[in-house]
Amino acid sequence: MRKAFALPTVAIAAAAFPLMAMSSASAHEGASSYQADLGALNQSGVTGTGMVTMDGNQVTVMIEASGLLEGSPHAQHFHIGAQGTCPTDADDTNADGFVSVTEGAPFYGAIGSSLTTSGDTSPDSGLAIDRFPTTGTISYERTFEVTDDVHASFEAGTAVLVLHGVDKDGSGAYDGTVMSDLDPTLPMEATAPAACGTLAAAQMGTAPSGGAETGAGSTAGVELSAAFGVGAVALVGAAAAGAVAYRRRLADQA
Ligand SMILES: [Cu+2]
Repeated sequence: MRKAFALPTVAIAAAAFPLMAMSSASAHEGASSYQADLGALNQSGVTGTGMVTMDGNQVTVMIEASGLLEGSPHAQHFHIGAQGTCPTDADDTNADGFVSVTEGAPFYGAIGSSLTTSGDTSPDSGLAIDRFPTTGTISYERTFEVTDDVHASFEAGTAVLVLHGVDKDGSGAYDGTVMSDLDPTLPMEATAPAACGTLAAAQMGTAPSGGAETGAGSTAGVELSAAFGVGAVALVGAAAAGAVAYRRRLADQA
């Protein structure tokens, strides 16, 4: 009885320890850490930090930020494939009073990942407003898989953390007469960047050398409108139209 109980325990331990050893070894060898100090854009007053640990294509993202508009969605993304820098409020090239997403793109690039609270994290979810933080103080943590082009952009030093949505006129809501460059039915305040920071490699962890993925993000700029503009908005619109059609079908059956 005693012996029969002991044997499986040993077998389980033997099976478990190699796995534990493997996973901790790979975490030490392949993991890299990146940190972004968020700077305010569009006079948002937002401050904060972003931390990313990357092991292969798996990232754990932590964002702590404050000063955002309470009760309104804040889209947040990794932007990739450009200069890896942030615009300033002086880069309002069309002088409409806002640094827009379009005006920031030459600096920080297109969306590489959408830092949603659940579900899809691809650029398709760039404006998935029901899956982004909606609080004035954001404390976000999520682990998910990024694509190869996002991974390459981190290694190239061109990954940028951007938080969107700014109440520039202090009205307590996204409103105003300037409309979004991404969707003319939305106020500019809903999509304009509120905070931005380059995700720079931190000292801890050793970045693997010899990555052969240079150039993977080279088409990111071309895909900007598909990533965060027309495509994303069209998806939101399609989802809304689908919901209407579904309700209509339900009504027909009743
Ligand atoms: Cu963004």
